[in-house]
Amino acid sequence: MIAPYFSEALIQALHESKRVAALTGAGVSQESGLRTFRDPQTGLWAQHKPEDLASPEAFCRDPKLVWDWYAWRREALKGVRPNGGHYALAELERRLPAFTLITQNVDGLHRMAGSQNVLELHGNIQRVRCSICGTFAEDWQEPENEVPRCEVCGGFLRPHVVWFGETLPRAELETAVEAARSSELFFSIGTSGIVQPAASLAYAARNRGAKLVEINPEPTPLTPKVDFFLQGKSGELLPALVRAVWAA
Ligand code: BV8
Ligand code: ZN
Repeated sequence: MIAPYFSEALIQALHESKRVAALTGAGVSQESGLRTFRDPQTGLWAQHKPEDLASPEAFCRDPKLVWDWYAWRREALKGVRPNGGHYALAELERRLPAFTLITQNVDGLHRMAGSQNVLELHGNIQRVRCSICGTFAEDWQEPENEVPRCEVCGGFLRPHVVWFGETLPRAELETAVEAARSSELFFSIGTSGIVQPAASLAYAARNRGAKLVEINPEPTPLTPKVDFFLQGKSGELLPALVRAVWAA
């Protein structure tokens, strides 16, 4: 891959910015072999739209179907490693005075890559809690034909993720909004910018004067509003950008 070109203005902005924030979506994990939400589902799940499975209504209607979908996604995560994009974001955190990483991803790959200051807005698929009393289950049996139950109240266990129609964790959302609003440089990486309220963070940053950087192989609704559109894969462009800014 020929070295991508980065404008002097972007390199300078990264050198001078004290407070930087980044929002990531499924695209940042695509080069690790994970499907994005826009990619057609495969096999058993092909006939289901993710939005239809990731909802309290779906869990109410058919808890076993939804439980198995998340069990399948956890299985698909086994052996999956962070890619260059995840590692470059972890390096940005080490090099910048204040860097906040806000993710919509539930795959846990940012932490696996060494990022510390990560806000998981939509939860984490590796964690499971009771759908009734909220007690977390560190480990659970996978009974053949039914959803595992809570040891405290007998309620069905569910993934610790935010489903469509459910509100986001207040602390993470408030910290994310504050990080966006106080940022001088805001990155939107590997996200189609459709799902709210995450998709509003870039606008919150821009309205407070932040410069916007978008990394995506495809334009999104946000693209006309950004200062720097880096068209390509985050697993290639982010490591190259870090090298270009902090070249030895
Ligand atoms: C809520 C966890 C209060 C579960 C997820 C206002 C207007 C309209 C609708 C709403 C609104 N406010 C609320 C809503 C409803 C809804 C919503 O936004 N609906 C959308 C569909 C319109 N929001 C909610 O329900 C939220 N809750 O608001 O509560 C409320 C409730 C009801 C009504 C009012 C208020 C909860 C949203 C969270 C849902 N949970 N995930 C799970 O994972 O199973 S969302 C899930 O989908 C992901 O977390 C992520 O957020 C989203 C997928 O988006 P992306 O990550 O961007 O991925 P996508 O596949 O779309 O795009 C990938 C991109 O990567 C593409 O652009 C592609 O080009 C790019 N790409 C590909 N390869 C690469 C790449 N980029 C870089 N490098 C590459 N290699
Ligand atoms: Zn319980």
